[in-house]
Amino acid sequence: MIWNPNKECMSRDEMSALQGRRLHKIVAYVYHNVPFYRNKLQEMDVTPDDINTIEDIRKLPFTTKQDLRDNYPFGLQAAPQSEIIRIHASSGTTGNPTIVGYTRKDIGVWSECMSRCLTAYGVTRDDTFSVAYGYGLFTGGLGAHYGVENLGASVVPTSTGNTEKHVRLIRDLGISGIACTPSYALYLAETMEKMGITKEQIKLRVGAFGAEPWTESMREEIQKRLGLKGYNLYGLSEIMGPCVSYECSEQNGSHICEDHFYPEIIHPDTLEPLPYGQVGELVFTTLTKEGMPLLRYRTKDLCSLMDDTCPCGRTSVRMGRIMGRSDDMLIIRGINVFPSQVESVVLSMPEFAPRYLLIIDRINNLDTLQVQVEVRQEYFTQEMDNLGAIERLEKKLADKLKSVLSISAKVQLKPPGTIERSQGKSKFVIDKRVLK
Ligand code: DLL
Repeated sequence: MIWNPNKECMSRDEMSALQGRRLHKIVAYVYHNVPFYRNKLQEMDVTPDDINTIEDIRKLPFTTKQDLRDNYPFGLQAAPQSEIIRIHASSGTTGNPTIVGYTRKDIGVWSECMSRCLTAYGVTRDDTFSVAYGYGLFTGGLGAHYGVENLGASVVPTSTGNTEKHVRLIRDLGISGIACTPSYALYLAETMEKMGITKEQIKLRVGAFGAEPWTESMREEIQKRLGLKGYNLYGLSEIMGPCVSYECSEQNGSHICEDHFYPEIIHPDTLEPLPYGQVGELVFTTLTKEGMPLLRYRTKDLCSLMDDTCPCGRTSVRMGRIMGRSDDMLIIRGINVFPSQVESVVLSMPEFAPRYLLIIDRINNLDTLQVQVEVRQEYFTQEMDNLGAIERLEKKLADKLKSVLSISAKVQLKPPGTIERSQGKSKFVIDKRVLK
């Protein structure tokens, strides 16, 4: 089944024409409503009249996360506040999160695109579907939720946490579909096994997994242990949230909702566009967004695009799996974490030297974050001779980290001079998660 064959199966020529028209419109819209873009376009001597076909996109400036941060909170918003009906936020590198406002039409487009994804996974009105992405500022929960409702399946807003209760609901309600991070899916499988519930006792058959990188062998393991078929779901808050691209039954790349989000791949250093098939940085232009439209937004995600025809009948360009990022952003339990966020917390506390190490691991299929920090000599000699002081300081740092990162970190204090110094670039992160 295809949710919107008119758009998902459009001929390539029709799609390009539609994209060209929409690009002209969105450029005119931001030119008139967002001083940041008007200034950038004027600097480049480009007016909306210069943008008539989708190829003209190359005349437009790029937008980066730094631009969003510099214009915090609402500087890139194009619609008046009275038209904004929802606001989400995602982590920035330091301090300010990225704020994204949506108009009623944006929420409609998001739900529509999310319904396209779910239909491609084989979800129908007859399914009972658990949304186990976090509900809140993160786009995963509410984004998937609206898509399930729009499609007409029964949504169970389980969110994250209380996994045993979740397992019981899966069994008792006959839940047949689930959306969550791939690592949470594995944790769920493990919890289920511990509770003595077998995959034969549940009816799960479809999983929509994303928000973090995952691999074919993780897919196999999840499928085997939960007895379902797992599909990739990709998206990012700045562009919309989950729904930007989705796998179909062929599972050979993810179809991009290209009538709303125009993809390009660029070389991350030269910023030159790269041809189909080459790995580079993924860039999106929102073609229809009203709240916060973005021109050529650099996602920092590395992947390639494919334009060969897909046997499923959809004609949209597909993207391969995300192979890494061109910045230092880490994704831990689906939450974006920048080492610089940890650094700013460490530096704000006089007890610590600016020496820290983030150790990320995956234990029992759940990501863990340990932060090792060196205590300054003066605090170490004066106060560290009794254990209570160490524990209090560890807790103080752990609490601060939690409030900044939104995930818990295990803190380990180190005596002065014991975190290894490197000869070349300092190493602040050890990621032990092996994505096989
Ligand atoms: O993670 C939106 C989302 C929610 C997508 C639920 C899918 C499912 P952000 O928090 O803004 O938004 O993080 C976006 O997460 O740039 C990628 O680096 C990474 N990411 C998202 N989906 C995938 C995926 C949501 N399927 C960042 N595979 C993106 C690999 C993914 N990485």
